[in-house]
Formats: sequence, structure tokens, C-alpha cells
Amino acid sequence: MIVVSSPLHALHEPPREVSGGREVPAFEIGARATSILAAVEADGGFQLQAPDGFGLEPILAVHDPGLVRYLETAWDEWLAGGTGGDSIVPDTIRHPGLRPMGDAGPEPESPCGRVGYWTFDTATPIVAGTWQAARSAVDVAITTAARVLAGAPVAYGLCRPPGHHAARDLFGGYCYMNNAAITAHWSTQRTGATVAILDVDVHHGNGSQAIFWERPDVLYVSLHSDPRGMYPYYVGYADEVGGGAGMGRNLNLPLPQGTDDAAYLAALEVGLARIADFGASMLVVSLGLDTYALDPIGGFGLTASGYTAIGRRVALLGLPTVILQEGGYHVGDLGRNVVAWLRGFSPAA
Ligand code: OKP
Ligand code: ZN
Repeated sequence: MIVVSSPLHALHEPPREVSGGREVPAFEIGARATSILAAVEADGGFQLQAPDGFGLEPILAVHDPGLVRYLETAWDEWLAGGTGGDSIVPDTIRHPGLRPMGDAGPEPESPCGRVGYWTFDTATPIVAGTWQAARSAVDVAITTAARVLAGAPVAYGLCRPPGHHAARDLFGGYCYMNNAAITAHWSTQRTGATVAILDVDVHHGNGSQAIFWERPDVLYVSLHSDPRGMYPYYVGYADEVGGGAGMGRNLNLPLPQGTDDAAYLAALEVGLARIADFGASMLVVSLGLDTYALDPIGGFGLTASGYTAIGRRVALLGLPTVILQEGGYHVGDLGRNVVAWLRGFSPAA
């Protein structure tokens, strides 16, 4: 199996995040990618490749140009503003209840105002290298899809930072640009493909859902921890089924805290049946391993052997498959779990 990765991810190393009312060490750290690469290299059966550069065009096809401009300029502007600090975190967020007019209003000029205009949480700091790292993650993702469109049955992109929480005009949830959504859209434009996104991260991929909400040609299916008790809290419920031309092309399967391998595999059958029914020509997997029993923020009970079984079951769909890294925060076991999943999908690597 081809594995695409870039060392530029390491330019994004947030020192901390605000979580549960405290500053805690960031969960989404470079050591995650190191763990995955080490396990992939130790396996020996994977073919490592560097990404190609795709520029801004595929990004701007999915994201608001204002968000992209903000991410590109935020750090320099923050430094110039003299507010100090080693990372950008909002103190005020553009809540829709602030504006009875119902629109977004103008983008402020103050650096503190700008960050809260484009983000929705306090867990997603911008540091000096965030823009370059986030761009490299997009290039990794598109390159992975390009290999599959060129005939590889499956390929894996080691995206970091992750992407599935980033919406058209919002970053958050450790995500700056939506690697999977950019890649799915790029693939539909390149080939006329109909794409199914299967999101197996423990968190609902609100960004991917929102981006394709009205799209008939991209199906979004997500298995995740019930948002009543889990980030992103306000979205990811079972009654969210898509709108307009995308009605019926969104399937949320919220699962209880503590979900184990067997219960997960049962829910997976429901999701895979919908994908088969949709008749996708390509599959994008948003691969989060924060469903792991020992994950520090996940709360599910999945195991390495569960991942192998899940990967094997997804492979039985028989679709050309682009697997993109999302979450997974047990750094010590993350690489082993990724390889377990990929080996389940492709036992011969
Ligand atoms: C990103 B991905 C922990 C709070 C964490 C942000 C979660 C972002 C998850 N107490 N809040 O893995 O889906
Ligand atoms: Zn997650």
C-alpha cells in the first residue's frame, strides 16, 4: 500500500489547548505522526511517498477565501499586533446570537476579533508553522487520491493536522482545512466520481457534513460518539440527513460512550450498506483512531484486533479507497493501531 506523508507537519506544534476550563498540553502533536511513520516503517510492507504540490486552487474550491487568507496571514499579523503569546487562541467567538441580522457581519480588523470570526473553539491554536503544515496535509491528501485515481486500489495519507471539523468558513477541532472534503471534491471534479466519505473518527465530522450538506454526488456517513456527551456537541445527530439536492445523502450513526469492537462492527454494517446502496465510485475514509480503548479523549473501547476487522470489512466494499488520517491521541499505540487497520484492509500491504 502507498503511504503519503510530509515532514512539514512538524511545523505545527501547538504548545497547549484550553479544555475543560484548563490549559492542558495539546493532544494533537507531532509525535502522533512520528508514531504512525515508525509503525509503517517497522511493518516494511508499505511504500512511502512524498506529496506533490497542488497549490491553493483545490482549497479555494471548498473553503471561503477569507478563511484561507486569514490562516495564511494570522501569525504574522499577531506578531505585528504586539499582543504577544506563543499561540493564537480566541477570547471571543462569533456566536450567531450576537447578530439579529442573521449574517456574519464584517470581518474585524483586530487580531483578537479576527480569530474568533473564523474559529469555533479554544482547542485549535495557530502557531508560526500552522499554515505551512495545514497546506502540507492538504497536499498529502490530494496526492493520496491522485495515486488511487491513477489505479492504486487503496492508498493512505498521513494528514496532520487533521481536517474533518473544518467547514467552509470555520476552523476548529484541531482542524484548519478539511483534507478529506477538499480531496473528495477534487476527485469529483477530476473524474465525475461519486464519492462516499466514511468517517470513523470518534468525533462527528461537522465540517465534512456541512460542506456536502446539499451535494447529491457526495455521501457522508459518520460513526461517532453521541454528541449529547461529546464534542462537537451541537451537531452530529441522527436526524441530520442532508438538505436540498443532498437530502438523504448524510447518515449519522451516533453511538454510546463505551462502544466496543462488536457493537461498532454492527453499526458499521449499517453505514456500509448505505454506501453500497449509494453506488459510490470512490471511497474516502476519515480514519480516526480515537475510538481506541486507551485514547485520552475518546471514550470508546475499540482494540487493535477490532481495527483489523474494521479495515477488512471496509475493504469488502470493493471500492477504490483513499484513507486519510484524522484523530487518535494515544501516541504510544497510535502507529500500531493505524497499521492494524491498514493491514486489515490490505493483508498483503
Ligand atoms: C479532533 B478530531 C478534550 C476536548 C477536546 C476538541 C476535540 C477535537 C477532536 N477534553 N476538544 O480527533 O476529531
Ligand atoms: Zn476525533
